[in-house]
Amino acid sequence: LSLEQDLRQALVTGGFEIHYQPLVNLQTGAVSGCEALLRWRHPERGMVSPAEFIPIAEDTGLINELGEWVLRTACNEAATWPAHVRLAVNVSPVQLKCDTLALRIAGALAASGLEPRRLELEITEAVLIRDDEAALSILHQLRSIGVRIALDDFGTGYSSLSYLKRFPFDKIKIDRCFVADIADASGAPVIVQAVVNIAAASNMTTVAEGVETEAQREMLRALGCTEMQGYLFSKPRPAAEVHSMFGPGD
Ligand code: G
Ligand code: G
Ligand code: MN
Ligand code: NA
Repeated sequence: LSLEQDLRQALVTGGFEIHYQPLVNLQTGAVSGCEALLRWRHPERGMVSPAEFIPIAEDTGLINELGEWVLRTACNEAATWPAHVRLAVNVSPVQLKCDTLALRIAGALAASGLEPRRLELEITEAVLIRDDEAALSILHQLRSIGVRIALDDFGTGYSSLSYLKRFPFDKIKIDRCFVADIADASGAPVIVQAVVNIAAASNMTTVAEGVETEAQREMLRALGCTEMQGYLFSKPRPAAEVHSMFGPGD
């Protein structure tokens, strides 16, 4: 309860910040996007992980207000990046139940001047399990305003290939549990290979998450993954440090 009150307070007085983690194109090595990852600097507890406070925000409905703050702040920030660098924002299943979401996103884009095609919304499979028809309709609205949709954490939870058929995602993010052992003798690159093949056959691209070693990077390149993300390139960093990630060629 106290964390809930603190969340309400922080929405009024500030206390949230956004860190950004680069997505790197596997062929060119250039930064192709950045994922916005919310951080909360709590006055007594220090940094609180989103894994801890997002569920509270979802249960209390605060996620809509918090999510809108993330979208507006991140879109404003991304509008200052080079035009080929996309912004990825995580959207909670609860936000996807709100039928004004597409309107709010269009509003954030218009206010920031960020082109819709530069915004990528990351959603998890939970969205498609909980409230199929309503969520699908909102996803189609979002698509029609020109933003891209990525399926996050693919392969965890109640993964079903039928989701890939029901909604035309632009991108699949392969969960880091499939990446962790990919370069080991005991690893299972066939799973990543299968996802890459499915994506290619359906006009989707792939991102491998949690890339930490060069051996993993090389394996993923050989498998034909489109992008990578992970500590090998950068941990999530504050907005002020993000420009230095783009490099001279960007
Ligand atoms: O960056 P970190 O490992 O702490 O993130 C933990 C989890 O919180 C991840 O699953 C991530 O997707 C989620 N998360 C981070 N920022 C946001 C956000 O702005 N909105 C939502 N809904 N989830 C977020
Ligand atoms: O669920 P989602 O993919 O949005 O969560 C991203 C989370 O993964 C962030 O909290 C981020 O800090 C974490 N993360 C990013 N790169 C790595 C990595 O290379 N290794 C590990 N273990 N975690 C990572
Ligand atoms: Mn994500
Ligand atoms: Na993920």
